[in-house]
Formats: sequence, C-alpha cells, structure tokens
Amino acid sequence: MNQKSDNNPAAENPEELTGLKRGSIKKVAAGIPAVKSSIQKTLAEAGLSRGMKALWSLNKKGGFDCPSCAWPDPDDERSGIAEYCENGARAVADEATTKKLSAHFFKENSLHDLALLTDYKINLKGRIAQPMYLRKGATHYEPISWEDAFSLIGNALNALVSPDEAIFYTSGRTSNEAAFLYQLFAREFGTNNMPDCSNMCHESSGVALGESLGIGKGSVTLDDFNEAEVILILGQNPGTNHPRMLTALQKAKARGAKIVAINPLPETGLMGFDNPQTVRGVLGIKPELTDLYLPVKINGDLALLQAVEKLLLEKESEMPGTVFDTAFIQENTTGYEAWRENIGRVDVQKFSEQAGLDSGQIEDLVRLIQNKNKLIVCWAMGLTQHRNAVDTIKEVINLLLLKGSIGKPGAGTCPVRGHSNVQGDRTMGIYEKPSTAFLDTLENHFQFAPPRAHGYDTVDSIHAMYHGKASVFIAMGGNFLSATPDTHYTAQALRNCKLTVQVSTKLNRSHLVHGEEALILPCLGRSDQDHTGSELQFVSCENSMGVVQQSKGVLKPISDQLLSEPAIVCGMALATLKDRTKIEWNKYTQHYDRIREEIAICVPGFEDYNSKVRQPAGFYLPNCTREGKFDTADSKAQFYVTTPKPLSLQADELLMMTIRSHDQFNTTVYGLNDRYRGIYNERRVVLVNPDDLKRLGQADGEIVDLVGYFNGQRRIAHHFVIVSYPIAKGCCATYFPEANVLVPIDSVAEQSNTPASKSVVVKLLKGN
Ligand SMILES: Nc1nc2c(c(=O)[nH]1)N[C@H]1C(S)=C(S)[C@@H](COP(=O)(O)OP(=O)(O)OC[C@H]3O[C@@H](n4cnc5c(=O)[nH]c(N)nc54)[C@H](O)[C@@H]3O)O[C@H]1N2
Ligand SMILES: Nc1nc2c(c(=O)[nH]1)N[C@H]1C(S)=C(S)[C@@H](COP(=O)(O)OP(=O)(O)OC[C@H]3O[C@@H](n4cnc5c(=O)[nH]c(N)nc54)[C@H](O)[C@@H]3O)O[C@H]1N2
Ligand SMILES: [Mo]
Repeated sequence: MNQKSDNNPAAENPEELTGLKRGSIKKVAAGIPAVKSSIQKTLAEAGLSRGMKALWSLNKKGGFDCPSCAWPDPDDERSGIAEYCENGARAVADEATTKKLSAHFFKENSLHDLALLTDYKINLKGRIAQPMYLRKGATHYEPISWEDAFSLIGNALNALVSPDEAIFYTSGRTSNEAAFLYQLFAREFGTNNMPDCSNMCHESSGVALGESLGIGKGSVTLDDFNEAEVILILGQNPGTNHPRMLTALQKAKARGAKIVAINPLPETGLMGFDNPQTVRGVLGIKPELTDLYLPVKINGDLALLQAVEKLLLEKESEMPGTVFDTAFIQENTTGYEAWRENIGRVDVQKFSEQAGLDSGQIEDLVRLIQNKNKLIVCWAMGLTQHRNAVDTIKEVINLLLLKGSIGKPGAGTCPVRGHSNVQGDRTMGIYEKPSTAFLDTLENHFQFAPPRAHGYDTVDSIHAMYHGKASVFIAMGGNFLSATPDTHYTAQALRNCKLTVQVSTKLNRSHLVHGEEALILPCLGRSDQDHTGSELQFVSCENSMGVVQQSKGVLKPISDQLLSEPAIVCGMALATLKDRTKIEWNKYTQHYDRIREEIAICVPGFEDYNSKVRQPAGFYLPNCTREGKFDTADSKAQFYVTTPKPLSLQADELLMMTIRSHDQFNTTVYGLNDRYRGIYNERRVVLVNPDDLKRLGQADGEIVDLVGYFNGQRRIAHHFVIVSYPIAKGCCATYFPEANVLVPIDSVAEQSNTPASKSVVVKLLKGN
C-alpha cells in the first residue's frame, strides 16, 4: 500500500517538517483582527482594486456566491461586505490571484519537480492560464488548443469498449448550470459513473435523512435558529469551516437558545465568538457560545445519543406526555415501539463510558433538553465519516422525532454542507444512483435512452480504475488524488488510466499524478466574469438550506484562454457525441437561460427558473420535511433501531480523525497555521491527550511515524510532531490531506460507502 512509483515520487505530500511553533489555544473565534488579516491577504494576492472589487461583490445582490462554504445568507437580503468571513475572503483571494501559469511555467517545471513540493507550495503557484497536455511518457505538460483537447477527449471516450469504462467526477463548486449539462453529457454518452465529493462528505446524511424522513436534505432555515430552544452541534467546527454560522448561533443565543457542543476537541469557534460585524458592545452580546460542552470520544456519538434517550425515556415513562411529543409520534411516525424496546435495554453507565463521558455529563444534557420541544441538531463531517455514520444520523433523527422537532418553526435537521454548491450538484442529477423518475424525464425530454444501471461512486471508481475496469477519468473541479483515501492506492488507480482530464482553476496534485496521457483544462472561477455567448452570464447555486441564488463574477479573467465550465462540457459533448447526439449543445453556450429552461423542465422545484433566479434573494426549493410531510413509503417519518459498534483498540492504539486546519479549504492549503488551535508553521502534527502520551511513554514535541493496520495491511505516514492537546482520551487528530495515506480504501461507512476518514486506527511509533 505504500509503494511509490519511481517516475513520480510524491503521490502524497513530501514527508518533510516545516518547523512547528506553538501558541495558546484561542478562547474565542473571529473578531476584528481576523477580518482585517483576511482583507490584507486578499489585497496581497489580487492587488488593491481587484481585491476590493472581489470582496465588495461577495455574497451581494448582483455579485457572486462565496466559493467557500454553503452556509446561507439571511433571507431578506444578500449581505454585502459585512457578511463575509475570514475564510470566505481567503477563498476569494486564492481564486482572484493574479499569478498565472502559462506554457512557460510548465516548460520550466517538470512534473517530477512539482510533485516534490508540498500542497501549500503547489497552490501558491497560481491559476492555470491555458489548456495543457501531457503526452504519453512525457515529463512536462505542453500547450494544446481547446479544439485539440476536446477531440482528444472525444477520441479516448469513443475508443472505450463500454461507456462504463469512463468516470465523470464532480467537486462541489460546480454551478447548477454546468452540473446539469455535465450529467446530461455523461448520460447521453451512456454511463451513470458520476462520483462526486459528496460521496466523501454528506452522503451518510443523505442516506439517513432519505430513509428516515424521505428527503436527503436538511429541514431548517436560518429563521429557525431564531426560534430554537436548544441547538446541538455535533462533529462540526464552524469557527473555521462555517464562520458565518457563528452569527446565527450568537443571535439564537441572544434570544435564549441553549447551545450544546459535542466534539472530541473544544473547538474555539464553538466555545466563543467575538462577532466582528454586529455591534456586540451596543447589543451587549457576550462572546461565550456553548452552554454545555461534551468531549465525546471519536465516534462515541451514537452511544451518547442512546444513553440520553434512555434517560429521557425513563422520565417520559414517569410522567407520560411531558418529555416526548406523543401526539406527533402517533400521527407522524412509524417504528416507535421497536425503537423503545431497543433503547429500553441501553445500559446508561456502559454507553456513557463508550462515549468517553461520565453519566453526570449525560444527565446534564438530558436536563437541558427534557422539557424543550424546539431542537435543532447541526452536524458535519464528525458524524458522517465513520463506519456507522448512517446509524448515528438516524439516531439524531430519532431524537428529533421524539421531541416532535421536525417540520415546525425553531426545530429540525441541519446537516451543514461543505462545498458551496455540493447540494445543488446533487439536485441537478450528479449522482451515481439517479432515480427512475429523473431518468424517465431525461428520456422523454431529450429523446435518448439514459443508462439505467447504477454507476460507480468515489470509492468504487478508485477500485475500478485500479483494476483496469475504467480507464478515462474526467474531473469537473476538485483534487481527486488528495481528497480521496489511501493516497498511494488512488495514485496507482489514476496511473492505470489511459487518459485523465482535470477541469481546474488552480494547480493541484491531481495534475501531477496522472494517466498515460493527461489534460488540464483551465476554467473560469466563481469570481470571474463570464462572457460566454452574447452577454455577461450568471450561474446559480443552492446553499445548505435549499435556497437557489444567482452568482455573477465580477473580475476580469486572468487569461483570455479560460472557458466557463458549461462551455467546456459542451465542447467535450460535441467532440464526443458528434452526429449521434440528440441535444443542441451549441444553444447552451449562447445564453445560460437556455440551460435553465431545460432544468426547469427536468428538475422538480425549478419551474419558472429563469424568472425566480432573478429575484434578489433567490428562491427556496420545496422541502417536504420542512412542511412536516414525509416522502417515505408509508408517508410517515421512520424511527430506526440502531446499535453502536465501537472498534476495539489495543492498548497502544489510538483512534484518529483527519480534520481541517484553519488555513485550508479541503486540499487547498492557504498557509501553515491553525491559529485557533495555537499551531503554527507545521501541518504534520498529531494532537494527542496528555494522559495518553504519559500512558504510551511519549512526549509533546516528539517526532513519530503513524502506522495503521487494517485487514492485514500496514500503512505508514512518516514524520509527525506530537502536540499535547485537550482532545478526548484514546483519540488523536491529524490534518487531511497529509494523513490520507492512512485511510484504508475499504474502511467505509455502511450504506453510504463514505470513507471512514475520521475513524482510523493508528499507532504512534518513534520516528527515525
Ligand atoms: N475554511 C474552510 N471552510 C470549509 C472547508 C475547509 O476546508 N475550510 N471545507 C468545506 C467542506 S467540503 C466541508 S464538508 C465542511 C467541513 O466542516 P467540518 O465538518 O467542521 O470539518 P472538519 O475539519 O472535518 O471537522 C470535523 C469536526 O468534527 C469533530 N469530530 C471528528 N470526529 C468526531 C466524532 O466522532 N464525533 C464528534 N461529535 N465530533 C467529531 C472534529 O473535532 C472537528 O471539530 O466545511 C466546509 N467549509
Ligand atoms: N481524510 C479526509 N479526506 C477527506 C475529507 C476529510 O475530512 N478527511 N473531507 C472530504 C470532503 S468533506 C470533501 S467535500 C472532499 C473534497 O474533495 P474535492 O472537492 O475534490 O477537493 P477540493 O480540495 O475542494 O478541490 C480543490 C480544487 O478544485 C479546483 N477548483 C476550485 N474552484 C473551482 C471551480 O470553480 N471550478 C473548477 N472546475 N475547479 C475548481 C482547484 O483546482 C482546486 O485545486 O474531500 C474529502 N476528503
Ligand atoms: Mo465536504
């Protein structure tokens, strides 16, 4: 699992240390200095007038959608400069950079040399400025015309024995318009092999929500935060990853909501928030956020939830109708009896221990919620990336159902999405398991027969390429190599391909680990003006709460050789499908309204798309759960019986989660610091509890190798510095993507097939 290929030495980040410096763990997030620093960074990357223009238009009416996270804007307005966050501004700066990579750069730098750089240094290189081609056996990329690039793709796809030997990956920044065309192209070509970043992200949420409630999306809107009595946040670090959520939490708290944080780490943003925008002083808002913090063990959430529910059940039995919403349960749900029987058997003491808590802490949570009826539960990757993730999320839903906390104001599910349009891409049909209804609609409307067999998701795609069952890989954005598990295995999978194609903005490692031939197709980003066709175009995105809004870039593109994503899809489709296509691809690049007209016909909720998307604050998509209706087989919400299955670790093993630092957006590393956690100038760190260090005979500052064993295979990542940290005992944390070499490709969540990248069993071996 750890062999490196000689001609390309560094599939993963070079294993070198950059020199850890330490500071204190911050007590509150954000504050004026954070926003100031992000403005400075934007201006440094993009220059004064370009930088200001970009920041001024971020998340503003007539501006562009923030390319960072999927947290929504307030309903009545698209907020201007006041509602961007430090990390949103950073994402913009990263894209708005004036550094560009033209043919000269690729002539000067061999793939071998570039692969020796860290992800941080690779990203610093800049935006790709023209299409580039790597010939078979070549050491350097060379320029290629768009026309030749498209025909190369067309020829490679048409040479396949079966369309299912092609894979069409999507990352979550792709607009609705591009995503719709992309899935249409893949399906007319003849495959449902459409893995996406969602497979590694909220897939577990989608599966659990779909089965329990009938729709794979969250139910709350921002307004619900203002009415909630209790907001639970599990497995999420909003201070870094969804900073604008802290404003919503602070407002909720000012209105009396209690906030509970359940996390193996006392994350700074959860503990406190010094709001840089509202006049905290005038409103008298205090920076403290969390009322109750439970330092759960990694993947201890299911045991925790069940212990809490057992105590709630006891109280409900003592005083029927005072703790549970019995009317709601009776009218709207099925499966309660089986659920009750199962929870009745829970040993609270044992389950508390499994969760790494004492029963007093469980009782604190019970006291906080027992008489409350308006609960919101927020969660992110801390719940979704475990073997039993789907079960944990179903138990979250069980808890909400007990309280009748679905489909009423101030209550509901809030899976906080990651990529700014990951939810929209799925709505547009980027899915390896499309519904029959959707395929029927495509067939009727476009008059071709879409493939009916399910395609490969991300993990299955990697296996297929590894075993030679797929040999053309096309990525609409993202950084497949670094985002996926088991870096060396995935690298081999990509190297086994005949052709790998990356539609990208910035240089990344997936350009350096490639198939026999490779193409880099540079595209416009969110902040760029899009002059495709007759006038300045806009695209649209769906945020985490199901609101669709337009996004119009404002910056002059750094090169006149960039194409928009929709134009690239049309180019590939025409060159591949030629005369056999039933679709008028050319009309879509004349005006994107023509794409939205198709979406309006094919995707429920998008009727009248072209006028609704022009409303200043966009429009809400229908969401049955929000209205208290459940699109399940019996039209009721389902209680599910779940069982915690904790991994049994040996005494010298720790359970490792791979998380984000404050200075990255997924695989894009902006800097080497993790300011809130007091970690500076180093990413190869492993956070361990001081008691575990004592027990293991190891010390803060020591350099170790991380070794994982899974199904008899050994995986190793060299050179990590131990950081003694208040993390739950028995656990440790590293950053992704550096630690992805340790995530076994076959260690996945049941049902959702999401890599269990927050449940990796490792040992810390003394380094050499
Ligand atoms: N600035 C910035 N913003 C981003 C991103 C980014 O990289 N940078 N990425 C975007 C994307 S695609 C996504 S999906 C989101 C990710 O947003 P998050 O899910 O917040 O990201 P992670 O860093 O993976 O953090 C997971 C959190 O869960 C906790 N955790 C881990 N395991 C467990 C567990 O078993 N139980 C509990 N209760 N907690 C656990 C960790 O301590 C950590 O606080 O953010 C999006 N926004
Ligand atoms: N171990 C571990 N692995 C993880 C995770 C984890 O928590 N732990 N998290 C997972 C999650 S939640 C996710 S979402 C995935 C993310 O997986 P991906 O979405 O594949 O990865 P990103 O790092 O977001 O992709 C960054 C690249 O996208 C390109 N890009 C940026 N903007 C645009 C654009 O507008 N258009 C196009 N075409 N390209 C663009 C740039 O070239 C950039 O280098 O990673 C997953 N992997
Ligand atoms: Mo994500």
